[in-house]
Amino acid sequence: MNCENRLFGKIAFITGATSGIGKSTAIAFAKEGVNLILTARRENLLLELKTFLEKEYHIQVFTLRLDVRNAEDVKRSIEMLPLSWRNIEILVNNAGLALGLDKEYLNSSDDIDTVIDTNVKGMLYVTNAIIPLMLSHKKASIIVNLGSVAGDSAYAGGAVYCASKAAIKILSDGLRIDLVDTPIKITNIKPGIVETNFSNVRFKGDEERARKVYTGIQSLTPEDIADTIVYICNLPDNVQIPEITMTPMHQADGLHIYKNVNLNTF
Ligand code: NDP
Ligand code: 8X3
Repeated sequence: MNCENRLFGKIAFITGATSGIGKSTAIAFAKEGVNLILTARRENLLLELKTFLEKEYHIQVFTLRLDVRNAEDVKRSIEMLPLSWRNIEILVNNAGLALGLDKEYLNSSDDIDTVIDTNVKGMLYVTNAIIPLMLSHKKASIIVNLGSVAGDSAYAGGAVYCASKAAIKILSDGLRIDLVDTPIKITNIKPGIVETNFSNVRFKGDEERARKVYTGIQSLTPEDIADTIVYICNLPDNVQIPEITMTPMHQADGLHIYKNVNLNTF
């Protein structure tokens, strides 16, 4: 880091730390000496990451197998955190997904439930369980929510996902208002195309279709997003960034993307 490290020794709680942006954020924080509570459903991947980060960066990692859709589990797991892990100063609400690219009226109720329960309700369950801890230790804290440019406008076949990310914007804004007299800052980070496992999950394992999403454009990398999250979290206490949009060079917004099959020859 080129500026003062204000992160060293802090505790960050990350949801969806087994892949993509969440995993890269864990690594980026570890490099700055942040101790990590890493959560997701795939415990084996969490444990692998814990072993790697503790060895490589000499930080401490606590893992929690957590499905953010399970309100009771989220509440209980966070209430039962060991005392030494309760001083959480950074929360990254990252767990999320899209399912399919079907017309709105053709989405199955299972897919609708999974997307809304994970992206919207899961984010709320985790946030609501962690804010009391942040308020009780009274230190300056920050919550970073993963929104998306998809939350700015609907695109064909993406309305359920887009609506979930529009909800992140409104819930982030509402929380910032509700916490305005506290030392907790809220940032909604809205990336465009980031090459991760996201499209593979969206297309339910159809790797060929997933690959096409990232063909012809130099996508953002999960490390790009992680670096920005670290930057935001490292700002002085008096500086809040309510919202930040990040797109690859050839993406103007959620709807306008220039794809060039010869792009790799630049
Ligand atoms: P990945 O598929 O690579 O990672 C998603 C992560 O979410 C995984 O670690 C997964 O872990 C976790 N997750 C999914 N469902 C649940 C659940 N029910 N409970 C707990 N964890 C869960 O995707 P990305 O890294 O790309 O996505 C991360 C976030 O960034 C999402 O919110 C996404 O909407 C957002 N985003 C992504 C963009 C992109 O282009 N990739 C652009 C803009 C925003 P596990 O399966 O182990 O539970
Ligand atoms: C994910 C980015 O454009 O695939 O939020 O919806 S996009």
